[in-house]
Amino acid sequence: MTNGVKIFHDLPPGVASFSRTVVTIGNFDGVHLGHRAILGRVLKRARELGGEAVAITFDPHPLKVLRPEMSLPLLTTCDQKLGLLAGCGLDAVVLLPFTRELASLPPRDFVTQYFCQRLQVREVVVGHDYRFGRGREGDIDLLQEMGAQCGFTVQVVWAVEADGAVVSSSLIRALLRLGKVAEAARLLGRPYGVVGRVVRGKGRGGKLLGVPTANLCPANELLPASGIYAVRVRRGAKTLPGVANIGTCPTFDNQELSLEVHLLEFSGELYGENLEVQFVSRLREERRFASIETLAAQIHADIEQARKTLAAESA
Ligand code: RBF
Ligand code: MG
Repeated sequence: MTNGVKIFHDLPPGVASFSRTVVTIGNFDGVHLGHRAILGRVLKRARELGGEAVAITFDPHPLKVLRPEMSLPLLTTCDQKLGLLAGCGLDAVVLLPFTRELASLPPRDFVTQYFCQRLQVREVVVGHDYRFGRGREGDIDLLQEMGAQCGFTVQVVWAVEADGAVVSSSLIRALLRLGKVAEAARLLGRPYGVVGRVVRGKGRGGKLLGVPTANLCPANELLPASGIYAVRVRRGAKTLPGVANIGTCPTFDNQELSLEVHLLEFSGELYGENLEVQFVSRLREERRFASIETLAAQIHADIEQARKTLAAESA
């Protein structure tokens, strides 16, 4: 996925040897359709100018440093975001460590140091509502004014709409919290993916219900609402059909929330592996069943429904 793209984990002076850089900068949480419109414009302009296409993003997310008390469950882990950005065909991705020091840099100094001196920027592509630098003082007007001095132009990309709404990371978070994973996928341009390591569960799925599940310890901050979902599971280079349960298994009075996935066409050990569960559609709510037999029968019906949904989806 990271074919030939250079990843810079910081950008001290003298590191990048670019000549005609087309750059965009942002948090890009989720790398959704709005982000993709911006990245697409960067690629197009880089081709036209015969220069390098570069995206600058931050780690950690600026609000985690500036407003740690604020709850902001991110859609993508840093690795997922890097992989998605790299998969867009950029020449380089710069992951700037976000610190209070960087946050206190006046916007003009940021532009001079990063865009002009370190990247030799010819063109900057930003979203229509872009603000940056200390106290979000920097805006598109300031970029344009500095571009006239330093020799770069500014391109503004308008908001992208899907299903009649402006695509944004916060809307996608809201949809996922409601379990609306199919709607979220339309705004993301792909199903929402949660990565995690397979850990030991209660071992009940296989023995008691005849449906073994891999229990994941999720690395993502945001899980879709509790419920049963048709999913695809990426395991290394392979993607397998599956059915997932997010919830507390009320039939067994579990206390903690868990994410479990049953793979429809796989049997074997998965402990310790890293999987990505991609949420395609929601099948139903999690419920308490009066007996293990009725739960098992419902799970088998879920499996059939997931099989059909996934087959129809990929047809
Ligand atoms: N547990 C519940 O208590 N209620 C449910 O509605 C429920 N639905 C499930 C659906 C699927 C497709 C799967 C794989 C599991 C479901 N479970 C549910 C979780 C089940 O109780 C769990 O897999 C076993 O207890 C093993 O941890
Ligand atoms: Mg299990």
